[in-house]
Amino acid sequence: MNQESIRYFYEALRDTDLSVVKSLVKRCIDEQVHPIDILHKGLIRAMEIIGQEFKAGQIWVPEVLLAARNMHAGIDLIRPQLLKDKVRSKGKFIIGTVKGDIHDIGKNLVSMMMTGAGYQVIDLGIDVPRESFIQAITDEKPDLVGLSALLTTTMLEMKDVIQYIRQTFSTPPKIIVGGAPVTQSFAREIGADGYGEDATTAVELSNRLLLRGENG
Ligand code: B1M
Repeated sequence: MNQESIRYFYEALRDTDLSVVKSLVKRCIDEQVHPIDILHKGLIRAMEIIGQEFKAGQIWVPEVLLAARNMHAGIDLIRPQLLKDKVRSKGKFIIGTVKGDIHDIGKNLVSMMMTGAGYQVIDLGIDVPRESFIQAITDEKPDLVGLSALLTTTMLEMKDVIQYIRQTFSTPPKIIVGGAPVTQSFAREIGADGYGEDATTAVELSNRLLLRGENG
């Protein structure tokens, strides 16, 4: 995909008409563009531009919300291909966006890629209080827990959730973290078992943590 196709994706995410992004993604599928490229080189790249414009004050929350709606619709169309052929359960994975944070596109991608890689995924949603993570771990006994945060303020909540989990359970599940402001060193600092830069890395990291008991 080239610069021009990124512009099509950008325009599709900005369009109030949902059918624009749908037909663009369908056309890419018809033209045999790999779904991972549609995701990373198309939708995510276009959303990055929208993030930069938002930061610069060139667009506002309603426009970003519209882009998020369109992005979800685009992802829905490639979901079946991304999930193809992967059925065996590798382990149980609980994920949520931490309290105070309502961003869910990245979390949903991680959920989807983990499902595609054969994990049983329990998605607690957005704005998840630490008590809900504890309750879900108690009820579901997962192998892994994933925390997502997109704000520099809410990434600090991850530290508290991790501490709370470690205090509550004598053998806690492995905990992985991710989200735009999160880094490897921050993950280490707050006591996470690993950091996933993107959804694909989150899957690779989870495989490593479970199969070999390594830290990420
Ligand atoms: Co918000 N927002 N937003 N926003 N928003 C950011 C994050 C921001 C960087 C924009 C900017 O200023 N450039 C900025 C944060 C600044 C900061 O904290 N330093 C920001 C702000 C300020 C805000 C509000 C405070 C704005 C306001 O109200 N004034 C507000 C906060 C609301 C809240 O949460 N309490 C807000 C609201 C919103 C919308 C609701 C309008 C909308 C979200 C809609 C939705 O999610 N349903 C929105 C959006 C869309 C964005 C941007 C533009 C795009 C985020 C996104 O979906 N990216 C974002 C700018 C940016 O990030 N560049 C921005 C695409 C997605 C695929 O990437 O989520 O990073 P991402 O996920 C990646 C990786 O991070 C990773 O995998 C994914 C890719 O494969 N990953 C994980 C994510 N979670 C993981 C977990 C893992 C592993 C990997 O393991 C468990």
